[in-house]
Amino acid sequence: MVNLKINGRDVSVKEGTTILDAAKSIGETIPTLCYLKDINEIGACRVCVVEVEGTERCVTACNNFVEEGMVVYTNSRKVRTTRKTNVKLILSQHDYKCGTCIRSGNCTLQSLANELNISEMPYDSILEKDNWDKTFPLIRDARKCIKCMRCVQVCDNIQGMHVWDVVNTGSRTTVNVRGNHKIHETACTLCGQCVSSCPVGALTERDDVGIVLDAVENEDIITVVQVAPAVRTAWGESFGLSKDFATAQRLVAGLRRIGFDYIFDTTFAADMTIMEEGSEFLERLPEIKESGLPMFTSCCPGWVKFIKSQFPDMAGRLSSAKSPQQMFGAVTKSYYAEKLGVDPEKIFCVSIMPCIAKKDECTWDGGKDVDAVLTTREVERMFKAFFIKPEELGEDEFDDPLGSGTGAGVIFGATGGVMEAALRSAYFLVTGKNPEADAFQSVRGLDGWKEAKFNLAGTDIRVAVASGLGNARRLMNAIRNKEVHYDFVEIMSCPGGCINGGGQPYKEDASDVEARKNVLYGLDRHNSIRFSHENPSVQACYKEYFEKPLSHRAHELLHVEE
Ligand code: HC0
Ligand code: SF4
Repeated sequence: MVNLKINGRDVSVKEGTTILDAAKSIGETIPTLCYLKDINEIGACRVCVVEVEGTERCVTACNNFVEEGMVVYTNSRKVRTTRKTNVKLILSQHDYKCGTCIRSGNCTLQSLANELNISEMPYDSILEKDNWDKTFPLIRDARKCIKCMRCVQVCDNIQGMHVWDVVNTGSRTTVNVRGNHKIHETACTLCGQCVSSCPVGALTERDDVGIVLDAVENEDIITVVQVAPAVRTAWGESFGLSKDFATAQRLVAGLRRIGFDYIFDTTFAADMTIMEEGSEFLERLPEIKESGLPMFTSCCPGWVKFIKSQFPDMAGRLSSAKSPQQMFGAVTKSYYAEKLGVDPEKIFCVSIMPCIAKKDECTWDGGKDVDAVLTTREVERMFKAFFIKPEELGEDEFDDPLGSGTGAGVIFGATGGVMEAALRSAYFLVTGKNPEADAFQSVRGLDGWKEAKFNLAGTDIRVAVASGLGNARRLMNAIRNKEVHYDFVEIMSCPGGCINGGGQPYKEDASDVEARKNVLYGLDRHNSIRFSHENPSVQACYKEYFEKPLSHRAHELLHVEE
């Protein structure tokens, strides 16, 4: 152990502890800006500076380690002055028009400037030119970038995509797309993990609230909105609501106030996906066994973009089933339009997703299924614009019939959920009997690469589940090199799955993801139906319209063309 003093208090911590963590262990706050635990610990912003007795210059607390006998002051006059100057210098390269910034109210730099009582700026601002293509789903505003390096590190080290880099030299040094390329020339998967880690408003999603409200206000248009599984785990976070209070039903009540005509649940389509993908898996199983190569899930658009650009030779092994988002749009504009007796052209289908890549996915395949995608954060902004007070909302039910999903459908939002739901129904399809609902729970959990083996009526099924594209790449290389053999593989591009999607509210730390995961498994546990094949609305949809999974019509509407 190392003994030191922080702000006059004795502290004893393990060797190798940073000053930041040592201070935290006794409840002393040192502000940070660029710091991201285990990902970006480079002291670039110099906001976490502290005074160490015997050293002339303040040192950064996030990447300097404790030493025996050290005497540290985290908020002395010298520290406060230095910190204030550092933040002013950052602000001088930042377009601090907070009144019009999307991050106003949850921007780390704004909070710091307030906390440090910065009320005037002695420096003139030097801003970069902004020439970003604003039609791209991921928006970067160069004038807001503070060069904290978080996006670079997350995209390099967690996602392994290397989209961002330090570019130019001298005073023109900045962060931008690697090699000064245009973003659409890169392999960016739109996972949005860089957006989630940006502490200011430099990286955001394209805001599509305007086109959605245009549709809501157009009386000739029927607006149908679907809510993704993971959105219900997190939408209340930015309003400071508890998980118990911020239910999907309260979100429905808020959406109703905005004026959507029908409010449905993506979990309905997740159950349909299981019917299609599960049946497809069983149909392909002989070939899978013969080739020794797995079938991959296809519901995460970041992952689909990834495999197509990074492992194109294996893209043919993706399930041909559309994602729940897309299936939902297709079912709405066919089966449901027929039920309503309206021209599908009059339906405007909106998805609320925890994801930025879904904004891109809805344009694939001619863009006919889903018309607009809003992230969980955009819903927050929409609620604020309507002066909806979520804490005063009652609960309201999803509409029928596309508003009912099973416990299997809801766990799609967590890594391993699609696999578990698929295995529950595959077991039934093979044996004619339901397994224990929790029989496949070994694929749960936030580990980046999990594997399991199950026996389905005498056949061993080897499965793997990965989340985070760095893990996906390792897994794909291992498959390619024949180091591992799986029959069915689920991959989600965001670490932990959609609960940690790039369109979710900004989170404080990893425990938020764990809490979101627990919401989904709680909803599954308490759902009276836990098998996709038992969803009565899905059964009716097949009976009345699609006939059976993999039927001609199902292929036409629910699968991508191969
Ligand atoms: Fe997901 Fe989905 S689970 S990708 O994370 O499969 O975004 O929540 O909506 O489509 O259902 C996201 C979440 C979805 C889809 C579903 C899948
Ligand atoms: Fe990298 Fe994902 Fe950001 Fe694209 S969206 S730049 S892949 S982290």
